[in-house]
Amino acid sequence: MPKQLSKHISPVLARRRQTERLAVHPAEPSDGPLTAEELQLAVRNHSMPLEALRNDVTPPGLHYLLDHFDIPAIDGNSWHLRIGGAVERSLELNLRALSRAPSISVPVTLECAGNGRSLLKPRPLSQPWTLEGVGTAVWTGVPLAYLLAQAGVDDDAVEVAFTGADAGIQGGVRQQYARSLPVDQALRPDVVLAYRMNGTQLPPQHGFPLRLVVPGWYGMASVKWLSSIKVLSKPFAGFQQSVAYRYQQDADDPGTPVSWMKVRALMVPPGVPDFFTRQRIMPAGPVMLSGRAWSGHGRVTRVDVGIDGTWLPAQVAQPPAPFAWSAWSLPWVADPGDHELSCRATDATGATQPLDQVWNYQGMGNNAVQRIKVTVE
Ligand SMILES: Nc1nc2c(c(=O)[nH]1)N[C@H]1C(S)=C(S)[C@@H](COP(=O)(O)O)O[C@H]1N2
Ligand SMILES: [Mo]
Repeated sequence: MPKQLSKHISPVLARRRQTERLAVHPAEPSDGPLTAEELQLAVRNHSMPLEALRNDVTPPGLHYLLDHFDIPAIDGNSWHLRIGGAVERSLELNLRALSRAPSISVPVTLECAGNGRSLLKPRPLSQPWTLEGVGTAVWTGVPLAYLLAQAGVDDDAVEVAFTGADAGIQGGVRQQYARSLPVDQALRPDVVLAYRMNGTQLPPQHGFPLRLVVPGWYGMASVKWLSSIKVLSKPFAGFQQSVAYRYQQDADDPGTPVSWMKVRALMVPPGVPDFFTRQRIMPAGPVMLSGRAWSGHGRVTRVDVGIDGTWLPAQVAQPPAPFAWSAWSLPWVADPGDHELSCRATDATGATQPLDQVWNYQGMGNNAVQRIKVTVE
């Protein structure tokens, strides 16, 4: 803007510019074609192919991936974790010390809070997920509560902040990826500092040498490449907490924080795909429709499968752990013609998936039902 015009900026516009500078997304939501920046993010990060919904535990390499910045270069031999802040005694632990501490293994379904974003109209410009930003892994490591007990959390502590070793710029703000948890969440017995994924060493892209895993919360809470943990007596105000990961109506809306995963079911697309359109083609006759369902708010109590708009209850299996997905299935006799299949989960709180997504500015927590078009020959 020319200098002589700057004195004419109203306070409202000035505030607006300030929020724009801090906005999570570099541009307003768009109805236009996919941008080069979205494509760049989509090829760095990746979703889980839906056929991997067949597995209780997502095989290596098929778990979804979301890295905001670059994978940091970390030497496992010299790396160590610092635990400090509002504690009686600060700790410094290397991988050796962590491997000698008590360990747990927890099967956890993680889903990116932005899953489904690119299906919104208009679509927020960020990682352009369709439906598959999800996966289930068995995470092995030290319970966070064990180490916090060793450090001795002060009585006035309110949150625990986790900082990753990865750095970059988002919304014009230079930062290391960092998030916090309320103390009561940090002290849950199933929150784990994981050094193994599915029984093998944590891969570089998933947080080597150590990451946090918070069962039931959207993925952003599970900070990778941990470098420090700080107990706080005031709420954490880092970018990924106070600007990103909020349910907002527009850039000026302070919004509400994103936390627990909403209820969702996904189906293994039946038949075979057309290479380019991914449209499904299958033979007539009996077929077992199947998939997985999960929720951060309690057990999945039912899954309904929609066949051309008629809902039928599927059989839902017991999940292997409270925050790991449940398998569901429904036999169907496919008759020739074009059909639309969908699935819809309900959890123990009675929450169910919306048929049409309620829009929000960052494209967070989109759990609208999946729809699959199939041609039965
Ligand atoms: N340090 C760090 N931790 C991070 C991220 C990141 O970019 N940096 N991405 C978060 C987000 S948004 C998600 S959805 C999950 C993805 O975990 P995954 O890549 O292991 O599936 O990691 C979270 N932890
Ligand atoms: Mo995410």
